[in-house]
Amino acid sequence: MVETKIAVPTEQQIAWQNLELGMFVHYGINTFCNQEWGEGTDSPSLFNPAELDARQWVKLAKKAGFKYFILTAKHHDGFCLWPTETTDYSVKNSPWKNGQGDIVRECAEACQEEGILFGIYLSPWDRHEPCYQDKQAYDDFYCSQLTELLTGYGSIVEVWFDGAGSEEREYDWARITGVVKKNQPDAMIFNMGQPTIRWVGNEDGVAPYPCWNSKGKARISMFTNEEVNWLPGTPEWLPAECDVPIRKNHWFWHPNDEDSLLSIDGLLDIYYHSVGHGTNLLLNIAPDNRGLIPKLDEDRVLEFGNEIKNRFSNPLAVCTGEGTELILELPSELDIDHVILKEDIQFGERIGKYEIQAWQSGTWHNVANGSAIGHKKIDELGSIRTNALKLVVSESIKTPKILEFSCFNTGK
Ligand code: FUL
Repeated sequence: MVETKIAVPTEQQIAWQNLELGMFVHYGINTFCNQEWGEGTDSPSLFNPAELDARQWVKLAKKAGFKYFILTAKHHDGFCLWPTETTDYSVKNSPWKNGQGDIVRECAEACQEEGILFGIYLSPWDRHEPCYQDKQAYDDFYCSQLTELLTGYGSIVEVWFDGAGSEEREYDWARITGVVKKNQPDAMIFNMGQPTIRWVGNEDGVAPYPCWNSKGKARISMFTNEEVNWLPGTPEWLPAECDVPIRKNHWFWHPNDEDSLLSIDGLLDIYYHSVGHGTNLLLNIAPDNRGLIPKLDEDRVLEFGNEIKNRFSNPLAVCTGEGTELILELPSELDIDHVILKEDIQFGERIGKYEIQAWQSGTWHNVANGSAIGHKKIDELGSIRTNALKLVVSESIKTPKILEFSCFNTGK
């Protein structure tokens, strides 16, 4: 008999996919200059948040149900939020805490206290660093920065390699990913080199459907349609992450920008199109020039977190099982409007096509159809009344393994 080979995740990938929701924080010299992409020429003397409180950022993440937190340790302008040995262009030469501060440390510690996993973004493109022109010298410089971050701040869940600005540039990715593997072997590597997770390909926070875990290539950035040339040895299982800013098109804070804040319906739509399609969602919130997340954004994030909890914390019925048919019995005849399906992805993504049926008036009625399930699929049904649901898998490789088949009455 021929064994069908299918891609399976590593233990670390499964753990990461279970996190589902991450908070991205863009903070830096741009926050003080009303800009998204500084040229690396803004003086460190501008960086002076009077009330910076990383605990406020992380506590918000925790309260809203985010499970990981990623900070821009250095954006394209090259300004470093930690007192690095590699350059003078950092918090060390700012008036903030008289040059004694370290935002990476404050975030790492707050995450540890709150029980949230901590990750870092370190822009490969560096518009300040003079040695950027010399490929080898810059690879050395970049690896030193990465080493500082990966050895000085405890456990790191994810390293975010942004392709923006680096479209035509070659870096020594084998060496760079080697630094991650050596120092933080369990960290997820985002999209570059030999990644363990991939970019979904847009900054709208939406995954296409289906968004298979084991197929598809990824783009380098928003500024090219070129696909990333991953190194040999990149795993077949490569789950996607959807990143999106809570203020439309703005990753950093800008004054008088309240109108760009996404609505609660917009955020929920993003949730259904990211987590609901089996990917992780990394939602960016930008602290302001005081060093605090503005009240309006804070309230919106909490509203978002609460709405997810309200909708999906109390299933009316849950079951697990295997095979091409699975029945979910409800305790009685009830109104339902959502179904959540999860495959047991340690065995790979086995289901290619499925249907959900509801028992109504003595017969099974089709209420939803889909292809991929993977880590999670959320199906909105519209309100129906039933006492049993049936999952019918019509295309699969090997025996389907269902970790969760559940239904909800959210009233939405
Ligand atoms: C992009 C960058 O150019 C943006 O400034 C932001 O950091 C976003 C997450 O990635 O490619």
